[in-house]
Amino acid sequence: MKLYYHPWACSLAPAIAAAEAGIALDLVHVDILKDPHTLPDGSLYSAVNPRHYVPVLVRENGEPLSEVAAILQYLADREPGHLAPLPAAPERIELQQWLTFIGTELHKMYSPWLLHPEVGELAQEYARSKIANRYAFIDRHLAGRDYLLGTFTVADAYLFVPVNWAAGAKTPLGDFPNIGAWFKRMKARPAVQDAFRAHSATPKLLAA
Ligand SMILES: N[C@@H](CCC(=O)N[C@@H](CS)C(=O)NCC(=O)O)C(=O)O
Repeated sequence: MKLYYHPWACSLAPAIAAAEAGIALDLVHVDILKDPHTLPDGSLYSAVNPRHYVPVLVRENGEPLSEVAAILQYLADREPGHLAPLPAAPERIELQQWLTFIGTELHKMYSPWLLHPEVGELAQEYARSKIANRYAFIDRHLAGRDYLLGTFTVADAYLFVPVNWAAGAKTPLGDFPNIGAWFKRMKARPAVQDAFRAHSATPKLLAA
């Protein structure tokens, strides 16, 4: 399968999930810093994803799949019950609650607001205060738990993305020791390390 990605972007979450599941992905770099977004051969990314953003997973049947939460569940369900509760299990809705929360209340607070200084200080401060509030909630939840659902699931792969942006986006984690401990635990996972390394590379770096 093929994953259209950009270093540091949310495409890291499916890359982590795939690594945890032992699924090899072909990574295709998308230059989302260029307008319009382009592929390494110079062609337009909009032909792959008319929504104009990463990630897209091209499944084995050639069908593209968009939206982080959907891609994560698709990857998890290839090995049922390992990286997500089974689709019919009562805990599955809990996973979906986390994926939606991370997507709408964290991911889309950082991107675009904190990744685009041109939106202005007022918008950025507002986003930061909302994010601090969301982190406080997660920090309380993680007290006494190693991972969001107790054991590692694709929700942790998704949470890794905004938490990884925290320092660069000036949303400090100092007040959230349980998130700090969780982040350390995540970074110690070999699959997370492998995915992070591969996902951080650009075609230029790969050619060097
Ligand atoms: N709703 C989408 C959001 C994806 C998204 O925000 N992608 C960002 C990178 S983290 C992107 O590609 N932005 C470029 C753009 O919007 O033009 C999802 O869940 O997959």
